[in-house]
This record gives sequence, C-alpha cells and structure tokens, in this order.
Amino acid sequence: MSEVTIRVEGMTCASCVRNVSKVLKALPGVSGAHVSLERESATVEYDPEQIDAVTMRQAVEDAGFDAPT
Ligand code: 9UX
Repeated sequence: MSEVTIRVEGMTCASCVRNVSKVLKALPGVSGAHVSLERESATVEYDPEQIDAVTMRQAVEDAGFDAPT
C-alpha cells in the first residue's frame, strides 16, 4: 500500500470534505482517504497496481473541485 497527498482546492464546508472523501474511497484501489479543508489536501492510501494519483485527481475534478498538480 502506498500513500500520496494531493492538493484539493474549492472545498468550502464540512460537507465538501465528506464528498471528496467519499469520491476517493469509492475508487478501485483506494483503501483510505483523509481530507483536510484547512490544508486543502487529501492524503490517500492506495494500491499502486490499481490506481495512480492522476486518476484520483481526475475523480476529484469530476466531483467539481480543483486538484492541481
Ligand atoms: Mo459545502 Mo461543497 O455547503 O460540494 S458541500 S459547498
């Protein structure tokens, strides 16, 4: 299992945090996600054989947030 922290911009409330967390945890290969509103980041535990950070960032973008590199 690997861990990566991605930047997540555009979250404004606790529900945003839950939404981002839910989106990330629903991805195949993701086993955990810790999202911080204050830090504008998500730390994700994942299986690198199943998913990479590009796919995670895309999912966050699809949910309506910004996930710049
Ligand atoms: Mo907060 Mo976010 O009121 O997608 S849920 S703005």
